[in-house]
Amino acid sequence: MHREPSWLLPEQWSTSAPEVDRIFNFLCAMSAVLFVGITATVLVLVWRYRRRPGVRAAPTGHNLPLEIAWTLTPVFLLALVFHWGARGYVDLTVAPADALEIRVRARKWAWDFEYPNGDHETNSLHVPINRPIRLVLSSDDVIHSFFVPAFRIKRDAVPGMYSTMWFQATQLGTVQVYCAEYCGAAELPIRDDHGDETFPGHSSMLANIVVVTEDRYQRLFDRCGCGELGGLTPSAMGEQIYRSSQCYTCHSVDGTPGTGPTWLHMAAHPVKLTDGTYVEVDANYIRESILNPQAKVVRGFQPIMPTYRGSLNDRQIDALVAYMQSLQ
Ligand code: HEC
Ligand SMILES: [Cu+2]
Repeated sequence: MHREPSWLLPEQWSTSAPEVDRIFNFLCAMSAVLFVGITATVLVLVWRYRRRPGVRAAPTGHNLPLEIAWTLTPVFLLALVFHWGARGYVDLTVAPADALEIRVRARKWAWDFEYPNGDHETNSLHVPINRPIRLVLSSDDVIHSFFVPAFRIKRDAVPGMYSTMWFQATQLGTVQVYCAEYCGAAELPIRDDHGDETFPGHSSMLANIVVVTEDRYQRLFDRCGCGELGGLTPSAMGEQIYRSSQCYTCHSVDGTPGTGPTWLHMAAHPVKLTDGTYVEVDANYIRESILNPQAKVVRGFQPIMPTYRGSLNDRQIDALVAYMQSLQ
């Protein structure tokens, strides 16, 4: 596949780029040929029919073949361009059914990305190579436009509605995203990292798309939403949730008795319930205990644990499971 930057176009980084470039190059070439052809004809005719002494101007009459030619040729060319462009437009608009869906939220002056697992990033989007990615765009304030020249895609992000676009990256590395719809600038400057004053605004509304291998993407986002981005393993992420969701107010992790059972050695042996039965402390039981705490109540404790249904997602629960299982 041809990927080199040409003098007019940036490098091709997506599966749709070659086709977009072919249409673009065809239109440029056609315009050049027509421009040269028409200008040359004008010059020749101006010279040939210039005013000369003794020669009288006379009407030339019709030339049927010529008239049919200059009517049908443009009709054919325009039909070709329309057909080609319409097909390309549909290809660019309709994402493959198995595309990975990522939400893009535009606001003054940043891009927020939300992954299928609930993770967020600002001004940086990681996507796996060779996999169709569908972006669902919206805006929190004014109209912005998500423009990725290397992928040959651009679409407006409009407040109050969703718009979609898709791409499939073909190279590893980083490409630049621009906002292509003027969306204002701050009235007051802020200080950047070097202490210089800058005005955040439309021109600083940039983002990077980092194309990574499928493997790396899985490690970053697919499994537990606790990826390596923050340098966190699942159990480290679980420890963080233990603190941020305040599980610690009832559960200790060092064996200290509390309102709820300690998590130390919790996964090591079956636990006795109020009805006298025992249950294996595996991922399913832990999951159920978090989402539906009253389903199985541990003997010696009150059924007072609140449910976390709706406030913890699957990846966060997976991380908690990993953390509990690490407390041996
Ligand atoms: C208000 C106190 C309270 C809070 C906060 C709380 N729990 Fe509990 N938890 C309990 C009590 C009491 C039990 C034992 C009774 C039962 O099984 O419902 C329990 C039981 C559990 C069990 C089963 C334990 C075992 O030994 O079998 C798990 C797993 C658990 N909690 C996870 C969590 C997680 C994760 C959080 C934080 C997101 C959390 N809990 C927050 C009170 C709490
Ligand atoms: Cu913008």
